[in-house]
Amino acid sequence: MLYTRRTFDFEYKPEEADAVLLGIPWDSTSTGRPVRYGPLFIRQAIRELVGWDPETRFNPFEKLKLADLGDLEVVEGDWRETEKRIADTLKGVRFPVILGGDHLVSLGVVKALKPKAIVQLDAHPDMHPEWMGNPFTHLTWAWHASKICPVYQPACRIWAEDEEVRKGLPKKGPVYLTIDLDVLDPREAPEVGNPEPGGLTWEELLEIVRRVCKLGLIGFDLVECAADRVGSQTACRAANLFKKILCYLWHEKG
Ligand SMILES: [Mn+2]
Repeated sequence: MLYTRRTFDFEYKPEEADAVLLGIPWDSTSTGRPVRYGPLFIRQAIRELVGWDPETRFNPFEKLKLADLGDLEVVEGDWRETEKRIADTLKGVRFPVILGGDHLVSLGVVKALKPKAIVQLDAHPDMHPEWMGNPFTHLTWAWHASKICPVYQPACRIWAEDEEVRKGLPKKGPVYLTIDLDVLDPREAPEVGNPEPGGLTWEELLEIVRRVCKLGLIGFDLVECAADRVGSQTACRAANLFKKILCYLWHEKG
């Protein structure tokens, strides 16, 4: 008998898992609070979750095959190399769940997965072609991603004059879903890279997430978590989003 504790009680091989967790503690382009400890504290919050979800009558931790790859070894300040490592690491992974890290990590994941559409739940559109001379930052990733496929931003609430925002949702999926935790109001998720007032409540966010999950997903990420301690509200919200999304996607099949 082994008396040990891991993220999930039973860990499957990544190639046979329904969903595979990967932390990407990259924050070299952060302009606000450090977000590199997001994966650490979200993982801890996942361990503290109650598995059963009364809404969907489903326990994803019992019913799904889950795996945790740990954290990507990022190369600080070197996006090209880090992006390559993301692509290599995701090879053969059917359904990745990424914990960030700043929002640039989503670009690396999108380049590896090549989705037909992206749904970005975020206070900001991140649609600058470059930021202070740098093309690859958390403020520019969506501009690059929009060259690969359409990026829908239904919950965007603050943008620069020259940024374009595409509201609404795609007609059909599957899509890649990226959630910047600053989409929530700072009262609910205070520890984020760049907080903005007037965000969604937890219930409003879940309403959109339910609709997106009905389209079908090929993977998702939870980014910009600036947690710096156990018990962070933002990490708790992220962990619960992880569970809720698994429930919405799989409860009917389970
Ligand atoms: Mn944002």
